[in-house]
Amino acid sequence: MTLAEISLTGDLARPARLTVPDLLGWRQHRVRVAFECSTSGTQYHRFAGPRLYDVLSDAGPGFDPVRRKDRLRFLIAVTGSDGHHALLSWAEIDPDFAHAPVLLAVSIDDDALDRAGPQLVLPQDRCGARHISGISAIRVDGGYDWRQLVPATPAPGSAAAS
Ligand SMILES: Nc1nc2c(c(=O)[nH]1)N[C@H]1C(S)=C(S)[C@@H](COP(=O)(O)O)O[C@H]1N2
Ligand SMILES: [Mo]
Repeated sequence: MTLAEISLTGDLARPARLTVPDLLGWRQHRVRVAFECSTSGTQYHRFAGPRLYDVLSDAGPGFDPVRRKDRLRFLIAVTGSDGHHALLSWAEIDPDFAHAPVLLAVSIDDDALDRAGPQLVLPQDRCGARHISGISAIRVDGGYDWRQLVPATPAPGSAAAS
């Protein structure tokens, strides 16, 4: 049987490749979710798997752990094997911030996802679109530079101000 693999890359001390059986090595959580899809209506599923937060924390994200503010620049980019893609912020899943119970599901309705790859589960989402199935890659990115969004404000009286 061919096992799907996900790559964990980015600003991590311990980048990794993980299969669904590898994901059984973290504490498992079970959840029932209902989500709405604009094309197929409301769907109900049971999922089981580790918390995304636990798996990514063990990969060693490159922020200063004692400075909470330093975590706020981190993004989590999740990609499915079909190219479907979504971004989360680190603060969304961090227990010191929004603490969303996001899972990397290893099973859906008791069917193992070993071949298909894990599915992102966001019990807090009304819409199904971020429940990415067949995850192939997760990239943690702390290089987001907010200063590029803010126009530089020259100091009063400086040459650049004129
Ligand atoms: N890989 C992948 N995951 C995906 C999607 C997709 O296109 N590709 N569609 C999303 C959407 S829009 C919904 S509503 C849910 C459920 O979609 P399904 O009915 O195709 O299972 O999966 C989400 N996960
Ligand atoms: Mo959807």
